[in-house]
Amino acid sequence: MPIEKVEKIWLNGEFVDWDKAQVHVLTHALHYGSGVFEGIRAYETPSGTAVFRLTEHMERLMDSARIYLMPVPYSTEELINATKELIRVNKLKSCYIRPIAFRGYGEMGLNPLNSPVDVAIATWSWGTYLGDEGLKNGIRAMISSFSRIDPNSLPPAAKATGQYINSILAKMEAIYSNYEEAIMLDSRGFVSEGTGENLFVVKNGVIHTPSTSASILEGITRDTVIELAKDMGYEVVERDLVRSDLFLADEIFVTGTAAEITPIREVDKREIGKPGPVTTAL
Ligand code: PPE
Repeated sequence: MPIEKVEKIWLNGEFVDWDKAQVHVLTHALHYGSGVFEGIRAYETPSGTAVFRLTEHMERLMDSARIYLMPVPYSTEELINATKELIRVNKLKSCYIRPIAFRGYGEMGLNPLNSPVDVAIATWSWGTYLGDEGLKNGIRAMISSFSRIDPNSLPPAAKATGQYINSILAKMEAIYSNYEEAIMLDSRGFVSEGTGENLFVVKNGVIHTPSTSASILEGITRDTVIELAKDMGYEVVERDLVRSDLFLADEIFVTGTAAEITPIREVDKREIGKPGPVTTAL
């Protein structure tokens, strides 16, 4: 999907023209993946545009920066206000929001500590992540031959740019194998998550999802779904899942800001079927 350009991008405290929001080719993060980012959605509601769990997303950005010892020169509050203002400036009713803090132009070499920290926030319209058809009727997924990053090599709790090379390998493998998405196992061999989504399994009316010990990013949509499911009276169990839990599931769905709640209708040729009642209700 080509990016749908809008008027302004917030860059280091200023609203700059979309085409002028550029960096140098020797930007540290471009070479070494030394950036942290977020993905957020704003939705049109009867009382105006509302950003979904904006505070939690900005807090997670700060947490990712903390893991990577990156001093962000703006407060959570300032980034929240900048986001809201940017949506107004760009006159967007609903949109995807991408804040990013990264080691900029200064020094080359692995030591990032002397490079400046640049911060940007961009907004654009982003439709369905895994296709309109996928959101409605479910997608086909394969279990990736690439394991999900391990907490002792790259902390999965950090949403860091460089870490996504792992997801990119799995995603390309899935696409070249004629699947829409990859499900990654953790280094122990238990189910972890999709390339950009958390995963849920429904079996006999109970909802199961891998815990934070399974190298997942602790998704904000995941948290919302757990809360909603409990409110609706479902039992939600966070536990280790194995391949056969996927093959024998009544329903499987993945959650994320971009993906929202996308059903999975097949895993490695095992048919799960059309989106089931729990997925649909959520
Ligand atoms: N796991 C991963 C690895 C991940 O990247 C995301 C978000 C999630 C789980 C779900 O987290 P949350 O959005 O808080 O519910 N992935 C973002 C980036 C997608 C992209 O392709 O870029 C997103 O959904 O915005």
